[in-house]
Amino acid sequence: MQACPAELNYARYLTELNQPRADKTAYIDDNRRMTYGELATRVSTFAGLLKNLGIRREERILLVMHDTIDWPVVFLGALHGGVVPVAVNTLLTAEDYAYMLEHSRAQAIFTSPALLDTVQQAVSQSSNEVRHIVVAEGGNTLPAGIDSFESLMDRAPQESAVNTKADEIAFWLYSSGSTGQPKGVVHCHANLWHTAELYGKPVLGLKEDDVVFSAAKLFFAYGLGNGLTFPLSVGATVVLMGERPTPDAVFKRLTQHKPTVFYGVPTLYASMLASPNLPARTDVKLRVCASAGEALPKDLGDRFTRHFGCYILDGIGSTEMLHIFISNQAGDVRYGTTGKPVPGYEIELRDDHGKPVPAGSIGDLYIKGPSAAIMYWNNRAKTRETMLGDWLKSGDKYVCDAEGYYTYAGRSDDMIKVSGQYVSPVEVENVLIEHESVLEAAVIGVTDDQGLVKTTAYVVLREGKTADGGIETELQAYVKSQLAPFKYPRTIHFVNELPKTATGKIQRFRLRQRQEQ
Ligand code: 3SK
Repeated sequence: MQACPAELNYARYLTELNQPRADKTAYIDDNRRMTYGELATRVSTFAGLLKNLGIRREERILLVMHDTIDWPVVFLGALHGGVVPVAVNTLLTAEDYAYMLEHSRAQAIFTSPALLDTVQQAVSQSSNEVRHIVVAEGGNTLPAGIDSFESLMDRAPQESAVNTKADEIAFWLYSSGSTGQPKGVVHCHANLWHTAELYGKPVLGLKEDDVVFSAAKLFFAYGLGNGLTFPLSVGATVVLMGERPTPDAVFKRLTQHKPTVFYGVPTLYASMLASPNLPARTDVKLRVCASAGEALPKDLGDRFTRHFGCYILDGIGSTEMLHIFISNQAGDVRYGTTGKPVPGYEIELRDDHGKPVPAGSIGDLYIKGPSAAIMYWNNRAKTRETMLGDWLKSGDKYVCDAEGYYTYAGRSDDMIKVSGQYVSPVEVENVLIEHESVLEAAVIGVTDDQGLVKTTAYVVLREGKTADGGIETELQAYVKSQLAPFKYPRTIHFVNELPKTATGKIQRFRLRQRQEQ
């Protein structure tokens, strides 16, 4: 493998690499198509648009947009111009975005028509001065003060790429923690290059003639590699989907565009297999699939392969490492495990004293590899806790067997991973206890009979309140109204008291033990 060039603007690198295939389709979304030639033109034009708006090199912009062909234009166009895109989850609340605006001091927001109201609320709640709000996807009847992406693009000149270093800050993503606010994970240009060279090309075996489709959206580190870095680094075609990844929405793209590579998360694979509309093997053209976000249960993998005749390569990555660093690999799939370290990454499992644990024992997962984030923005304490010289502590517990296969053993903290997205128990508990009927609450993840993790709450009701009359549904609706809806507890148990330490801290591990009995 070649070394990563020291001078690297990753957007220019992709544009130059794909120059020979200017007429080939790079992206297909729900309404439009874009060739590699058009992508190159729009990326350099977007850099001109940013310059026209007065956004300068190293300033940040917030990218809160649904997956359409405009998403890669904004992301790569910012990199091309040396501006730093902060790509964020489209499912969050105005409060979440207000925090991210203040924390990142984003100068402009690029968004989708359906997200505009929430974004405007966020701007009014934040003390950060956002200079421009721009709406993509042809939002034509826009409120005063809001710009249309297309009109700005029409007026912008093409700009040449700025000469960035491989180690220069390229973009940020946000990662949630068990307490406190989300952390701004800062990545450089080189990190994108490394994930494609170490995982996209060798593990997935991506080639120019592949058509890829990721149910995980581009704003996730997983989706960014799946739907941008990897396919564009080989000149493949990408199918994008704006809507939520329901089984039917996925089936529509699998049968219409016939992708050869599909990326999902275990909960989605489970609901696809349970659906009466599951397409036949002959209706799709899948060569290989990938899974991440949470451990893929063995039975799901077996059933999927029996039906479609192709393997799901289950792996684990992180926002901090940018993509997958342990994975099952073609010709060596062991369902029920996460597989082996991706060549180029080193893995260690360590005990509480930092010493390596023997095969068969559970340890904390540490990773060493070239795609690691530079830091958490403005958070030296968390950076120091997680990024330890060459090594990064993932916060997951793993066990490695004598043959070198790694199996997930849970989170090191109380964080819950539901359908590939972290849910902080504290955040959900804080909302529950705001409800007039609730005295105390504790939230944990519980594995269902399919092996998938679901959020579960234990609630102590206030005196005089009883656990009947639809209170469970009412509390679920309340959480959904206050937080991103994926965070609501799927089950609520009403109890008389919660297990606590002598100092009054909730012992969530005791609730987890109770579930296992
Ligand atoms: O959740 C994962 O395993 C993952 C995979 C790739 C990139 C990012 C993440 C969080």
